[in-house]
Amino acid sequence: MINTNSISAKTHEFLEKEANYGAHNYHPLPVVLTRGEGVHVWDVDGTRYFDFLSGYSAINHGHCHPRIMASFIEQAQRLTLTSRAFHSDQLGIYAEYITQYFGYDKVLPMNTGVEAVETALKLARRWGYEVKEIPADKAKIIVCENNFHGRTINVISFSTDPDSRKDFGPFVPGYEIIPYNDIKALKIALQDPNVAGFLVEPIQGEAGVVVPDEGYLSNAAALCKEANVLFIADEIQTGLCRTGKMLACDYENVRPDILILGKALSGGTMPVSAVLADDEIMLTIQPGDHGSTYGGNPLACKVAITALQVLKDEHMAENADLQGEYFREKIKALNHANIAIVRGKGLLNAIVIDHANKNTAWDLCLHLKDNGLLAKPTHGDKIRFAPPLVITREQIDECIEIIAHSLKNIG
Ligand code: IF1
Repeated sequence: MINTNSISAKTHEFLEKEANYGAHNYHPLPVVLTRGEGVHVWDVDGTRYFDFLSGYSAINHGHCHPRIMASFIEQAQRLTLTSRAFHSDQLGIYAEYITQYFGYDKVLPMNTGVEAVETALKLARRWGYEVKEIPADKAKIIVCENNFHGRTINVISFSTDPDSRKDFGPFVPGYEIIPYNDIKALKIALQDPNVAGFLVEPIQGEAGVVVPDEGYLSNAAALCKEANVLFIADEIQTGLCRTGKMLACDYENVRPDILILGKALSGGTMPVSAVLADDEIMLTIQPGDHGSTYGGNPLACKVAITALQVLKDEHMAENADLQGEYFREKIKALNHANIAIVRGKGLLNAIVIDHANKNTAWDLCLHLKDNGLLAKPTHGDKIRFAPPLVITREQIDECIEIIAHSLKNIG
C-alpha cells in the first residue's frame, strides 16, 4: 500500500517549482509523472498508476503507443513545419485520408480543440451569410447550457460556468443558450430565421459525462435540417472511439454538417484538431480568410494518419464498448452508499458522489492515487473515469478493486 499522506521530497521539489514559476490556473493532484506506457503512468518516485483520465480523453491509444511513436519520430527527424505558405508532402495525403475516413468533402486542419471550435463557428457564420443569406452581422448560433467547448473569449461568451466567465468580459454576441437534451427548446430556438448553426456535445464531458436521451441527437439533427441550420458536433472528447463507437453521433446515425475533432487525433503526442465539412460549407472560406501557423503541419498530418489507422486496426471502439459496459456493471455492483449515479458510454464514464461535501470527490481521488489509480473530480461531486481504450478486462478488475478499496475511506 502506498503511503497515504506524505508527499516525497522529490515530488515536493517539483510541485514547489511549478507553484513558484508557473501560473496557478490548475489545481492538480499532488503527483508528478515522468513516464507513460499504455494504461500506466509512473511518478518521479517510481510508483505506477492506472491513468483514468487519459489526458482528458486525448490518450485514447494509451501512452506512447509504439506505432504512433515510430511515426512521430520518423517525421520529426525529417520535416516538422513548413507553414501553409508552402505545400508539404504530408497534408494532401492526410486530407484525403481523413476526409475518406469520416466521409466528408474537405478538412480544415487546426491545432487545439478550441481552435477547431472557433473555426467551425466561423464556417457556420460564413455559410449563414453567403449561403443562407442571413442579414450581415445577424447570424446566431444555438448552444446548450453546461456546455464546454474551450476557453477563448468567444467560446466562453456562451459558457454557463461562472468560473469560466467571471471577469473575462465583455463577451461576444450572437449566441443563444438553451437547455441540453431538450428538443422542445431547440424547436423554438430554430424558429429564428437568423440561426446559422447548433453547436452541441453528443455527451457533455465537463458537465460530468451527461448522456442525453436516446433520440436527442437524431431529432435535433432532423430539426436543424428542416430549419436549414447546420448541426455542428463537438466530438473533441466523445470522438475517436472514446464512447464505444468511432463517433458518439454514430449511435444515432447522425452525420453532422460540421464535425469537430481534437485531443486523441494525435494519439496524445501534440495538439492536432480538425474540422470536417462538405464543399458548400467549407468553400465559403477562401485563401487568406482563416489559418494558423501550425495548422496542417507535416508532423501533425503524419501522426494523425497513424492515430486514425491504429484506432481501427486495434478495434478500440469495440474494446471501449465492451470494457465500458463491464466497468459500469462492476461499479454499480459495489452498491456503495456514496455512489449516487454511474453514467457514461464506452470508456467515458463518471460517478456522482452522494452526500458529498465539497471535498468528498477530491478526497476520494487522493485515496485512489494512494492506491494506484489517477482520476480527477469534475464540478465538485463527480469523478470522471476515462482510461485509455486499450485497457483489458483484467486491468478493469484490478481498478475496480482499487476503487472499492478507496471508497471505504470516504464511507
Ligand atoms: C481545460 C474535459 C474540459 C472539450 C470539448 C473543446 C475542448 C475541450 C468537448 C477544447 C477540452 C479539456 C480542456 C481542459 C480540461 C478538459 C475538459 F471535459 F475534457 F475535461 F475542460 F471540459 N470541446 N477539454 O472537452 O479543446 O482547446 O483544450 O484542446 O481547459 O481545463 P482544447
